[in-house]
Amino acid sequence: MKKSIAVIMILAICVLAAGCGRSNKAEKEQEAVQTIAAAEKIVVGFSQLGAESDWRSANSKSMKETFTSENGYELIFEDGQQKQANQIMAIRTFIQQEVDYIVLAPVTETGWDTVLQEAKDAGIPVIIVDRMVDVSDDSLFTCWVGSDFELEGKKAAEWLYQYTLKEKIASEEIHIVNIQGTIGASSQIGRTKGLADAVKANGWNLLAEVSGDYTQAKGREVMESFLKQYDNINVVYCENDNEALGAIEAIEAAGKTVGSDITGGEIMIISFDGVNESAINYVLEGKITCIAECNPLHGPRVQAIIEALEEGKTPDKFAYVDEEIFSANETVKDLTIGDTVYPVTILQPEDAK
Ligand code: GYE
Repeated sequence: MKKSIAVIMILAICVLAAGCGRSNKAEKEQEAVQTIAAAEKIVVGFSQLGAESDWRSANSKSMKETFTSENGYELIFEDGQQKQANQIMAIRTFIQQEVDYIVLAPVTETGWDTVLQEAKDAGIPVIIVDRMVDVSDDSLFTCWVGSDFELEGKKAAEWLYQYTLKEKIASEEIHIVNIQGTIGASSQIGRTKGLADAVKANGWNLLAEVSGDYTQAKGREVMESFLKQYDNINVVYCENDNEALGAIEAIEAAGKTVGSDITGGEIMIISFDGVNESAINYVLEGKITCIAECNPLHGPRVQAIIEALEEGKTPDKFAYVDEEIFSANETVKDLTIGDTVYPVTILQPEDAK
């Protein structure tokens, strides 16, 4: 918007001048108003980290549907293709373009100090969305909105713990593998920690942890190699649904069965997101036992932050989204974490996609 003040003046003069020969004055004036309005749009540069999962696609869609020209925005969307260097380049370009706001969905937490300092020096507010940045000085960004990833991990692990209690399954009978997300991403760090704490507290056997980079193809690849190395896996903790879909492919291709009868030879799949339609259907079929929800619809949340900033208000520095836990297995009704009770949302046949 700043850089466009000069443009507005020129455009307004041009439109008025161009219209001088015309008879309809009202028409000319209206055209001028429209041109000024077009030039006054709030310019948002969004550095999206990639397109690795259904969660990510839903997130990009939410941003694109929110920051439309009808809503008064011009969105410059850059896909970082899961590489921090691309995202840093995008931010530098946004600074050169003198955008009004930079929105960053960072691929990993560290390594942002320099480029965020450059944005700060240019006076451009930076809103962090989804994953977090780990910077030495919090004033390098205006605010953050996203999920409590560690809480998501705690919910998933607590569901398993409650299930073992109800089904009277001893802790030594639990043999878990973890297909992690992109290493160094807040969602990976939080979800891995949620599991690690529960493994320690409950004495479960965590056989291995390997990253599946949040994709279905890598999820399948990692699961294939786990199955070759271990013959006693009965729980697979997948740090997103796409990895879960890949893991199920690998398990079924190996002639094994996914399900919740973990002392009867089945392999239980626990996952995160709840965005992918097949994943929801798999919950209903019992192929995925539970999913800790992760909500991707951040577009309107970021818009509310920008509107608050435009009005001179100070949005909350950190805003966490409320999320649920889904299952079709009714063994566990609710989870208590800290002082809070989280009811399990039991999916019904009509929830099928
Ligand atoms: O769970 C996964 C995606 O950071 C919350 O990234 C996000 C995660 C999400 O690729 O599917």
